[in-house]
Amino acid sequence: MKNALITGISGQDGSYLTELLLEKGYNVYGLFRRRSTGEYGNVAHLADKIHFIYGDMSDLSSLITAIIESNPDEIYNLAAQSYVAVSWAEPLFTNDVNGAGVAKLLEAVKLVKPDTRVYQASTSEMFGKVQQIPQSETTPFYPRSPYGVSKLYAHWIAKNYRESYNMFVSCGILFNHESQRRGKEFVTRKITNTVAKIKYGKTDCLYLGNLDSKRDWGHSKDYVYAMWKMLQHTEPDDFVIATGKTYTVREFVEAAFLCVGINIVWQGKGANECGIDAETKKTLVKVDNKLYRPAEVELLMGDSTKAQKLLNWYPKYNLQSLVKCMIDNDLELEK
Ligand code: NAP
Ligand code: G4F
Repeated sequence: MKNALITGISGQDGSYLTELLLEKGYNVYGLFRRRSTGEYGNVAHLADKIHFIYGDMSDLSSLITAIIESNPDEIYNLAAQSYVAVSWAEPLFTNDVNGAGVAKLLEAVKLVKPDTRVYQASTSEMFGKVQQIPQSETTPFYPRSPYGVSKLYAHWIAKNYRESYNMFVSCGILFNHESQRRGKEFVTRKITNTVAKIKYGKTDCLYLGNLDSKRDWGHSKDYVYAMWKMLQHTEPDDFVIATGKTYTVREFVEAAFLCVGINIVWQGKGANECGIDAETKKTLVKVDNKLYRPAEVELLMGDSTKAQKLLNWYPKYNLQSLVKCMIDNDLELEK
């Protein structure tokens, strides 16, 4: 029986990864922040199967203790201040957790159990102002947010520990992945949840920022499987994980409304653009300038050929099946 330590266990990916590892017979340990509300987030349904260890990415002593207590074969470092928009409001905190926190974790692994296999949650945000389309492992980075910069430091320090100390540290450069467990502040879940509320008359309009942004959206379940595969591979390496397809936020909105039988047509441009119900002529989507970011990542589209070849990894979900499962969940929630 293998031991796995997951940081960020209460998040979207942490929960799906926990389910996968429990199915595979792992002992799962989760680094967990104390919460004033005492809730277990996305792993509440698995609480009796997880060994929780209090800790924080900014606290080296807690990371050392977590490694001693869990004696891990594998560590999945998923903990992060993961919301790009907030990284402008909290740039230093974002860097402490996402950047310096990773150096602390790697140092703890090096000191306590250097043969542990480590997964680092790198991100397509590191490509930022993209230098190539599609983006692969060899595409130059150009981060566009404090979040992207913090993750780029983490990515390089992870590679550095791999090369300096011969440690098994793999980085998954994952493109956006979503699910019904996604936080409601992220655009996909905000859309599916608000569409469900509109359907039940609980609200009348969806307010969004940049509708032209393009993202390569997959499902978290597919992506945590790739994380696990990376740590079973013969060698540590970097892998892009993506669907290879890109869609605008506007197209995601259209797909979500179609799931509840509403056909959206667009009128106006820029801040004056709005989405109208083709049948009732009601305005259901408006642009709110406050939701634009100081710098935007305009287009992400990943090339996961390397993961397909070396890990035999392929996504099962496409945009339509992703949107449908998110909408079905939010309809149930808002009923
Ligand atoms: P998420 O739902 O926001 O989960 C983040 C997790 O990190 C939560 O469990 C959170 O705990 C924990 N955390 C935050 N700050 C912490 C700290 N200081 N110490 C310990 N734990 C802390 O994120 P996700 O979507 O699952 O993403 C997982 C990882 O993949 C993140 O590193 C993210 O940056 C990266 N990533 C995500 C995507 C994506 O599209 N989802 C793409 C590429 C990379 P609380 O519950 O206590 O807040
Ligand atoms: O859903 P988002 O907030 O995700 P974003 O910024 O792409 O970041 C996510 O994916 C990264 C991987 O590339 C992860 F590393 C990161 O942790 C996170 O999971 O925004 C997506 C796009 C952006 O271009 C944003 O400007 O949607 C645009 N958008 C338009 N209106 C909006 C909104 N985003 C949000 N959150 N809320 C809006 O109202």
